[in-house]
Amino acid sequence: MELTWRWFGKNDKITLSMLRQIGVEGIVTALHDVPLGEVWTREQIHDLRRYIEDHGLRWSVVESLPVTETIKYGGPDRDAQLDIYRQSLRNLAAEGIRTVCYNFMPVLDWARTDLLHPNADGTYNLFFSYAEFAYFDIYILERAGAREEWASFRFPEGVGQGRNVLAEVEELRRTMTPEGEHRLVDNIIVKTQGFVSGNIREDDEHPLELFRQLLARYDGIGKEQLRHNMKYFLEAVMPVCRECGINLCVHPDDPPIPVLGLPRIVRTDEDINWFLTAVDDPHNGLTFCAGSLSAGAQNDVVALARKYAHRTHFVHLRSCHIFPNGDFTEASHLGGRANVVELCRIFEAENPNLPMRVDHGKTMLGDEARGYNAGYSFLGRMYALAQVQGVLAALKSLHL
Ligand code: DNO
Repeated sequence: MELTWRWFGKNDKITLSMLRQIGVEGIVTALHDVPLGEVWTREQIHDLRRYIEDHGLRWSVVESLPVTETIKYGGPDRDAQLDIYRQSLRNLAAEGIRTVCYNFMPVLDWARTDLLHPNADGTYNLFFSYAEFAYFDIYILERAGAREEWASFRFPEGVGQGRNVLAEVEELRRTMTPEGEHRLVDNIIVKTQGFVSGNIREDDEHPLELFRQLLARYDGIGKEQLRHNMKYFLEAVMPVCRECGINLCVHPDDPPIPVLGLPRIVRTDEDINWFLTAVDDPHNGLTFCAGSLSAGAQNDVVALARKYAHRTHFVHLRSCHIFPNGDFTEASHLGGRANVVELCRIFEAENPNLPMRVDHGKTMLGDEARGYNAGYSFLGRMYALAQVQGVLAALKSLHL
């Protein structure tokens, strides 16, 4: 696998020179300054590519070329947006960048309730609590129907059995403070979103209002309609991918559960199989995010890797631990339920040379004071990268 690293552009506090020193080979990035829905011009792409190459690295993967909401919900300007998407793909290919990651999650990209969850050893991890998430949904967002949905919420088999999320929400309500509510808004819809080219940015004055307006666009849109819209998108862009040799790879929904009344359609084996066969073209592939997939108790991550390695264009390595009540945290890259060692073995054997980045990582040894993007620490990620480098070296030397 090619060792890559997600870098957020020239303003990232982690510099390319630092990345050279720790063995990174390829860069995963995006034109983070271009507003959502605008063309990425050849010049802009060229400038960033040159900057990366001047540091002795290569721009391996785009994460992400964002699919705007109108394409996802099928708004009136979707065809115009698809033209823009195709143009950006052509411009990327002209600059030699041919692996492009995107997601098809409506409104909310990845979600966590705690971005600095303390571990006993003094490090921090990202954490997802169903009770806090439901509290946000019912009492902060005040989404119509939220309470009823949570009352009938079913955890996947094997976790959360007998759990009464609504009772926990009421319990939380007794102790919740305005600061606690503010922190949940920040964690769920602000701090995890803007920097990944999401809809809400840190400087938005009324994030909740904006968020509610976006949610309203999906009224009446269920799983089948969203699938229809994803197929429409894939059919519209595949000809350009074929013509330019671009590998497009969708990121799974993180976490792989339905959220806030929105359909989510890249969560399970059945979903992956659906989109790969709906538009059965080798350029239509998967970003195998072991972390997102392992956060769903329904997913056997190793089995998914075996099944889909040949349609994987990009790998994210990390691993989640799911607690018996269904909540999850991001485990060590060598722990948790994803089995990163076995994943490395499978990808090296089935589809060698894939770009791979260690995803997220602990916040440790002072990372927490450096203002990095949530989940994207330096020392924690470097530590995870070293673990994965060790795994790859061992597999190679033992011919496994
Ligand atoms: C979070 C990331 C996601 C991912 C996008 C891809 O840490 O894995 O934001 O980049 O969903 O489009």
